[in-house]
Amino acid sequence: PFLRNVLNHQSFISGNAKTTFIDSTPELFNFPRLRDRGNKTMKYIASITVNGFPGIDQTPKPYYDATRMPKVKKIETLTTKNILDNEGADAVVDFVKSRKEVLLTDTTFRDAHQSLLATRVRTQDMKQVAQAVDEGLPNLFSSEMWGGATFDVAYRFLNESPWYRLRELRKLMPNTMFQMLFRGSNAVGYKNYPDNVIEEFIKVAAREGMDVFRVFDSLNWLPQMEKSIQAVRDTGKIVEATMCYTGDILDNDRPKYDIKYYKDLAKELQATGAHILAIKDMAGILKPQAAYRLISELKDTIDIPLHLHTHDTAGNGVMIYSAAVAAGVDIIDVATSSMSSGTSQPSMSSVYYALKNGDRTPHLDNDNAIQINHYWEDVRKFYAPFEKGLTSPQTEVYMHEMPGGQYTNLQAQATAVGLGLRFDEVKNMYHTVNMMFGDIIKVTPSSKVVGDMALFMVQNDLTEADIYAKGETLSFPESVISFFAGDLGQPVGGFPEKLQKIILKDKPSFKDRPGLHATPVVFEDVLAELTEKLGYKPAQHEVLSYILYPQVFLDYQKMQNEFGSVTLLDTPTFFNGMRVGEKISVEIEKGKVLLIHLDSVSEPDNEGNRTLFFNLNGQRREVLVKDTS
Ligand code: 3PY
Ligand code: ZN
Repeated sequence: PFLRNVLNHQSFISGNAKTTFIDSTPELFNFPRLRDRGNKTMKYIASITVNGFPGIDQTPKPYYDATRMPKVKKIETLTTKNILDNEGADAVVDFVKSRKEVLLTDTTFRDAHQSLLATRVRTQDMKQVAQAVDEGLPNLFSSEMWGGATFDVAYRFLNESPWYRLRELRKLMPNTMFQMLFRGSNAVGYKNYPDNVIEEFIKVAAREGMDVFRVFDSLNWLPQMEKSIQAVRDTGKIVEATMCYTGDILDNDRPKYDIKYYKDLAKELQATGAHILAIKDMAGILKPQAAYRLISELKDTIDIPLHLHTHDTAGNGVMIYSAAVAAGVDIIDVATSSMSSGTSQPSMSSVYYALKNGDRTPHLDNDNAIQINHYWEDVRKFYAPFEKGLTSPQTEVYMHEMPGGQYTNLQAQATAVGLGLRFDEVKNMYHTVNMMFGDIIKVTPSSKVVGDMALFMVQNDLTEADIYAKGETLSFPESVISFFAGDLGQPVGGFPEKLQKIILKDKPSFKDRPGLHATPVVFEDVLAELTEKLGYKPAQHEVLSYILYPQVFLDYQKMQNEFGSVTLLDTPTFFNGMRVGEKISVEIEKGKVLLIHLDSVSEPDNEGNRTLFFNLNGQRREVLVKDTS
C-alpha cells in the first residue's frame, strides 16, 4: 500500500519527485496510519460488543429508524457573534438593550442534556446539527454548549476531549456566540483552584472560541467570582455575573433570601464590571409571580441586561418566562423541544407560541426549530440508557430545591449505595440538611455537599437530633468537612456554629477567600511533568485539563492510546458495539472512510477469549477480546 501511495502521488506521476520526496510528503504514510486507526477502532467495537459499555446494562443493540437530518432554510442576518467579533462586547450589550423582542439562548448542547441525560450527549451528534443551528436560528443570543459538568463527563465517560468539541463546533457555527457555564473559583471542577489556573483557563477557552462566560459561585459569594469576571473582561469576551436564586421572595416565612438580598447582590455584581446579569434558577423554583417582581425590581435597580435561566422541573417554566418577559427580561434560556421540559429548560417553540403576536415575541424561525427538533427527537433515543429523569412535573422541587442537573445524579448515587427505593427519604433529608446548614445556596458544588450529607444520614439512619447528640463520634463525608472548613467560601449569613464545631472537630476553618491559601501553579513544571507522562509535549489546553483532573485526563489518554479516537463512531455503535452481519462506516478524515463489517463472533475459548471476525475496507481482520460480561 505504501508503494501504491508513492506511485499514485501527483509529484511522482509528474516526474517532480526529488530525493527528499518521501520525507516531505507525509501523506504517503496515510495508509499505515489509516490501518492503525482502523485496528484501534475495531478493538474498541469488539470490546463493547462483547462486554458492553461500562455503567449501562448490556442489551442487544437496538434497531433505530434513520435519523431525520434537519433541512433548514438559511437566514441571512447580522448575528450577535458578528457584532462581538467586529465591534466588541460593549456593542453586543448595546444591541441587546436595543431589542424589543426577548432574545433566546439555546441550551440544547449543554444544560439540556446535563439535566436529562446525565450529560452524555456526544460531540458527533452535536456536529451533525451544528450547521443547521448556525444557519437556521441566527437570531439566538447564544448557544450554551460548554462548561458545567460537560467538561469532565466528556473525558470520563465519552472518551472525548471537551476542547475537541469546542473546536469542531466553532468551525461549524461561525456565526453563533458560544456560551459556557463557569463555576467561578471552581472553574469546571468541584473544588477551588488557584487564581492563576482560573485566569489561564478563561484565556485559553476564549482563544479556542468561547464568547460568553456565565460566572457563578455556588454560595453566591462575590469574592469567589471577582477574579473570573475580571479575567473574562481581559479577554474582550462577554461576562455574565450570576446570582443563583433560592428560597421564595414572596414567602414571608422565608426571609433570608428576600427581594432586598437579590437587589443588593445585583448592584454588587454590576459593580464588578460584568456585561450582563444572569439569574440562575438552577432548581426551577422561581415561581411566576416572584419572577415578575424580581425582574421588575432588578430592572429598576441596575442598567445591564438581565439573562434568566430556569428549569421546568415543576412544569411552570413557560409561565415563569411569560411573567419575566412581561417584566422586561432581556434574554431567556430555552432548549429544543425534544430536549426540553422536566429537569431541563422550557421548550423554545412553546415559549415562542406563548409569546406569539405579543410585543416581545422572540425572533425564531419555528419551521427551522421544528426541523432541528425532529433531529433531536431521533437522536435522544440513542441515549435511552441514561433517561432516569422525571417523566412528569414534580412540584416537590419547591420543597427539596435540588438543581435540575443534580436530581438524576443523586438518584444514581442513592441507588449505588442501596438506597434506590428510599429516594423519597433522601429528598426529604436533602431539605432537612439544607436547613441544618443554615439554608444555603445549592448548586454545584455546594449542592453536592448537601446531597452527600443527606445520603450519609439516610444510609446510617440518622436524624437531625442524632447529629447533634452523637456527632462527635461520627465521621462525616469528606465534602461536608471541607465545606465547613471554608474550602468553598462563605455561605450567606455564615456557618451555623454549633454544627460547624461538631463536623470540624479540631480542624480549623478559614473565613477568607480559599484562593488566598492556594499556591499558584507553575505551568512550566506541570508541562515538564506531563510531557514525561505522555511522551510528547502537550498543548496548553491539555496542561489545563491535567491540572483540573489529573487522573481523569491520564485515563483518557490511556484510552486514546488503546482505542484511538472513538469520537467519530456513530452513537449506537459507541454504546452498543455491532451486531453480527452489520456494516458501518466511519469517516475518519474527509474522504477517508473505514468500512467495517462484523462477520462473526466465536464462542469463548478456554481462557474466556472471543475472536471477532471483521472485514475492514475489504480485508479480513480478527480481534481477540476477553469476555468479562
Ligand atoms: C453546573 O454547575 O454544572 C450546573 O449546571 C449548575 O446548575
Ligand atoms: Zn441549569
